[in-house]
Amino acid sequence: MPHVVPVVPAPLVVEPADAPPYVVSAATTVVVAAADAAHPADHPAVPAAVLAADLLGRSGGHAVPLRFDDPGVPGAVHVRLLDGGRDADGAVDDLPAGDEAYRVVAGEHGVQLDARTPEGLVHAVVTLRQLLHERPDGVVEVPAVRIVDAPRYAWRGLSLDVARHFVSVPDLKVVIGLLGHYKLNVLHLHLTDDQAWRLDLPSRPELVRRSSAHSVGGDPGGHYTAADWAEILTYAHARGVRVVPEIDVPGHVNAAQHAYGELTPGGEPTEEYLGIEVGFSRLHDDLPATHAFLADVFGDLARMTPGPYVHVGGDEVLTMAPDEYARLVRAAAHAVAAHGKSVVAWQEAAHVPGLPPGTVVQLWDDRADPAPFVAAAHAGARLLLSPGSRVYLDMKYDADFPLGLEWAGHVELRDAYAWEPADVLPGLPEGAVVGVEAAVWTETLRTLDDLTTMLLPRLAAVAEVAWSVPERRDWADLTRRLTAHGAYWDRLGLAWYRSPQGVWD
Ligand code: TNX
Repeated sequence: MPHVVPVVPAPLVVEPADAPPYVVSAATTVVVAAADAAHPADHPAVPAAVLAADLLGRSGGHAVPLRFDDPGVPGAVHVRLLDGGRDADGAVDDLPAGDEAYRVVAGEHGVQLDARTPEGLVHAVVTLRQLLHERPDGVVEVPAVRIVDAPRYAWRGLSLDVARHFVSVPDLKVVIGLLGHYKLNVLHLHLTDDQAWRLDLPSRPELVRRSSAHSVGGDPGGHYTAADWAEILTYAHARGVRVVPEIDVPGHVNAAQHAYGELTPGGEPTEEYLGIEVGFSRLHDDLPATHAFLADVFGDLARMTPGPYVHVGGDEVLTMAPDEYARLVRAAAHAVAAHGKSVVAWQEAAHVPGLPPGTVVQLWDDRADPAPFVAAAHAGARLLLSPGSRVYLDMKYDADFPLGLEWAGHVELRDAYAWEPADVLPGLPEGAVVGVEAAVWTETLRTLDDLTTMLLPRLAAVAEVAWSVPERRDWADLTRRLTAHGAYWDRLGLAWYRSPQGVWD
């Protein structure tokens, strides 16, 4: 049987060599090429090198030291940022174009991890993690292989609803770890909804004080403090994941109206809502408090976002005339743009005239008429693809599955995998699609086990759709590669779904 190199998403180039593997041993050292750095410890390659040393130390059972510029270390794992045409050691930069490209070359005498950016190096490290293989005698090795790789789409994300059920910081770190492992680079956090508001904002302290204690059905809730938020951002950044936060307006706002009665026409706070209906709550354009609220919350959120994007929601407002909807979405979008951030909005906002140039429209309901999205793209919008029937990972795997919803159908592993992003909206201008984002809504998902059961194995399949070019994607090959991933999820103690479409040990 040919040796399976179990890397997911499939890299551009994989060349297994018929040669002895690299063996992780007590002598394994990570060496960072930081020759000309005045302060080597601050060199931008160091965070990825630390991840590599940590990974090799844990899997090999020996602490792995980190050294600087020691090309003489035999059997080392070298981590190197290529700079322009040639790096300090004369290594040629023949990587594919783009900031995220990387190369992994492993053999008996060492491992070389190369990239142009820290993000690329993180991809090289997680590729190394997927290559680690434990022999029956307990020795950990890396097969002799050369991998050269770069992503198809720049935006590869997961949208996670922490409003319907709160996801604690430790649980969120597990999800972020999975994103990094599958080279997904965006965590979109749906922070607010009818049921709860999950991020403390300095200008509006009552939001989390009054509207975060519970989750759907009366389950326990919670919220992120400013310190939690900093911890989430740092953890994600180290793994190559950027956070795109969402405050959902002008619908899905009952939690805001429960905290601030001035947002309702009668001036009275609404009741807490812990059911799972959608579409009933709304802001009011003619209340002055509404516009002050939008400026405050999106101003705070933009200031708390190091990345370039803030999501303004805009979905499922079933009780509002189009012109009022347009005014409110524009107000939110311009509050975001005023702080120098780019706007992301759900697909309903494609109809709104006057959004800032380059707004990202996120497609989710693939039953909708595609014409307005194609028109919006021709007018300068960019499109993020989250077709419900493919990448809504809160959909049940099949009719008997105990968790999840069914409005977009059942989504088995193969449904999440066997689709082509370029075919979702025919007639788009070149380059209009920024990427692919899976989504998991948590109406029925109460625990980390529930969440990972919905994510795994489908998240890995969606990651491959977002990362790998069509020529490198193959269903039968994916199922063979995923076998090793099932064993990895087991080692981490993660709950996952043994899809009958997979090939598991
Ligand atoms: C639709 S997708 C919603 C959410 C629900 C989800 C459940 C979108 C933008 N809105 O409010 O949680 O379906 O699958």
